[in-house]
Amino acid sequence: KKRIFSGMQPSGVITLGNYLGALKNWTKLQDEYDCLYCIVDMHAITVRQDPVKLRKQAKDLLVQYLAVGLDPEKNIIYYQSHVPQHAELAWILNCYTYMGELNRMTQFKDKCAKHADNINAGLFTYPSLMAADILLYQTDLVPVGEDQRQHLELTRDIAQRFNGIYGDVFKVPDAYIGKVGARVMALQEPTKKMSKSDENQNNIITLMDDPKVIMNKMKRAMTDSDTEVRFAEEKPGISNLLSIYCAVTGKTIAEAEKEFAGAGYGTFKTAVGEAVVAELEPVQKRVKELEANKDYLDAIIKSGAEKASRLADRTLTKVQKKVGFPPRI
Ligand code: AQP
Repeated sequence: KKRIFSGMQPSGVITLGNYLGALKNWTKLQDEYDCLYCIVDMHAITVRQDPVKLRKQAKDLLVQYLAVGLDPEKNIIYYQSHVPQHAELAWILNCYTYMGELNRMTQFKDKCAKHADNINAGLFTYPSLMAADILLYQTDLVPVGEDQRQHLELTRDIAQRFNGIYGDVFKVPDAYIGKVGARVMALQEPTKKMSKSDENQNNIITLMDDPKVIMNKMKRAMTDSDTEVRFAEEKPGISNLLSIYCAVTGKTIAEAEKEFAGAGYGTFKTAVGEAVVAELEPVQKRVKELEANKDYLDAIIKSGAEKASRLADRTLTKVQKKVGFPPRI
């Protein structure tokens, strides 16, 4: 089986964007691939986090991974900070990554603009930690959104550079191009993506939002002065709602456009809201059940870290030897 690695930052409350763009698709990969799904808390601290909140968000994310249907028997599910090999390999890879390469990362530039008061070295070297995450497990495929493509390219460059010097140490990973997940945009600013760290709660729908809250946020979603439910570049609000509706119901855009021809925006928004509520209700129910089962969660946390660590050690030991570190006695 080919190996897949992916992760999500516990940097906020998981949104419908994270769900439709990533989580939902991950559940479809678990039978065909050997998957590792990491909760990348070490990446999350590149932006200032409140420790109490971070701990809670990491736990919530684990529960939500499970609640959407990721099976801990089939996948390795774990916290990045529990597997120190990530940090150890990241350090080594830092020494094989050029400043110029990191300087070119558009996400770094974006984050600098957003967090001008805290442009720390971790934010800059984020891509080498991400390379370590992936390369540690001899990953074949990485499901990435458009925004992560540049980082994956750099991972490949680092792997090839290292292999060029020391022989075949790392598998050079490819992007997983599956059925494309929906790119969900912010409800009130539909030209930017829905982000868990968005301060405007009306821009995002979270996995745990109450049905009433979801319906309300939908009602307030930005549309346009037209009346036609149609997917078009000049109609970003309606197009976003159409993509959400289709991602949730499995219908095509053409089918949805036909379904709401002449219906008016009010009816359409209600239908989208109801479809989202129906999709999230079982997930929310499962979250409640899992939260009541601390021992089960603890067992997953422990065994996930052990399994990941065992795999990671194989690569790390090889790398340490290649670069010339003395063997452990
Ligand atoms: N709006 C989105 N539509 C589709 N997919 C999305 N993803 C994120 N937002 C959308 C996908 O979710 C995963 C989460 O990756 P991440 O935790 O590393 O953070 P991110 O991409 O930076 O996500 P956010 O929600 O925007 O977090 P913050 O606000 O902390 O930056 C990825 O697979 C991503 O493609």
